[in-house]
Amino acid sequence: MYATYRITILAGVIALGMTSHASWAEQTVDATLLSDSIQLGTHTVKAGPITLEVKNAAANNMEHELVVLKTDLSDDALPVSKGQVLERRLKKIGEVEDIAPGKSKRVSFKLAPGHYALICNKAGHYAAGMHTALVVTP
Ligand SMILES: [Cu+2]
Repeated sequence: MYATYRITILAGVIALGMTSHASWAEQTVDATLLSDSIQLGTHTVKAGPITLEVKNAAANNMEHELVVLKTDLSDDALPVSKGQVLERRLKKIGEVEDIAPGKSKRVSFKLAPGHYALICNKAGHYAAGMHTALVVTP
């Protein structure tokens, strides 16, 4: 009697676990690079694999990039030298480089809970406003 009850509970827990795992795999965030900002489809995601769909929609006909940094600093208060954010002083998760005007690139990272800054680190672009924040919740 007790044993049957326990098995039922266990099956329920496993089913819940599989459901939440399946939803992790589907998190895609649209990131649109503009000449003076980075727009995200959402600023909050759950921990796990995150796919960033990065589109260079900037009107200035330049290549841009998206660098993902894990930091508690506000995305507008990162350390800068000679027009570039000092990536070495922050925890760099990864980046998508050299996205041509009008083009898109896709990249996936497994993100732990915490606060992230997403920037374009071509010289001068951070100062022009190409940065935003992403929060990853447990
Ligand atoms: Cu840029």
